[in-house]
Amino acid sequence: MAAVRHDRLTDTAAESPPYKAVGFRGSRVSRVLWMLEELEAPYEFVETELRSDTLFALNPSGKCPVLIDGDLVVTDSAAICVYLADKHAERNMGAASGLAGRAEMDSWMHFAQSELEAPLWNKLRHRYLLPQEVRVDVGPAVAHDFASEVKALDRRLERRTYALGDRFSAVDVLVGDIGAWARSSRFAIGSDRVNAYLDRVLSRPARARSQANGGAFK
Ligand SMILES: N[C@@H](CCC(=O)N[C@@H](CS)C(=O)NCC(=O)O)C(=O)O
Repeated sequence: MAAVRHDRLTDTAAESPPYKAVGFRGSRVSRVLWMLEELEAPYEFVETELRSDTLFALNPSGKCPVLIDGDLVVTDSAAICVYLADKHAERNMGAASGLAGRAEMDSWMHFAQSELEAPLWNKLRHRYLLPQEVRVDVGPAVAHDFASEVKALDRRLERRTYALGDRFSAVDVLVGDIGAWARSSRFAIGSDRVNAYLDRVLSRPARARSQANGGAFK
């Protein structure tokens, strides 16, 4: 289902799969590729570099991931996952019907990115991305915050197999991807329920395929 190209965005639609997922290995593009694999949608992984001209041409922030669907460019990983889930509604990975379903989905997606992911991102920025002169040791603070968010996730998952209940959804792609990031960065996950949930979602074959097709470092 997947092809890999390097920074080539000029192909005609006739030559290339409908979706182009733009990013670099080891980045948040992993969740977009995972989503595309779950949907069994043909796509191309367009491999680029941190803050590349390609990224700035697509996203005012110069960040990845970016999804290109014909004339439409979608930025920001949670928005991309929701867009794909909505577009492939028949795969049942999106919000439950109605306003309440959308609110439930939005609540999870915002929790995932602005709370669960924030300490991970903060640590990475202070380790590698910020200018040297503004880096500080955020280790204890982010460990504290992450532990508190894991407790929140534990409570959110009570009596649920997946975030939205019995069915695997775009929320699990996002939360699972963040969990994998936490594990690889050695953040403590002090909850059996959260660990069992992460084992469950991260063992899906689509996750493995997406990791092999650009989601993970080579
Ligand atoms: N909210 C954005 C964050 C995007 C983001 O920060 N991407 C990182 C790679 S995972 C990046 O390109 N960073 C470059 C930078 O910070 O300048 C999303 O979820 O897509």
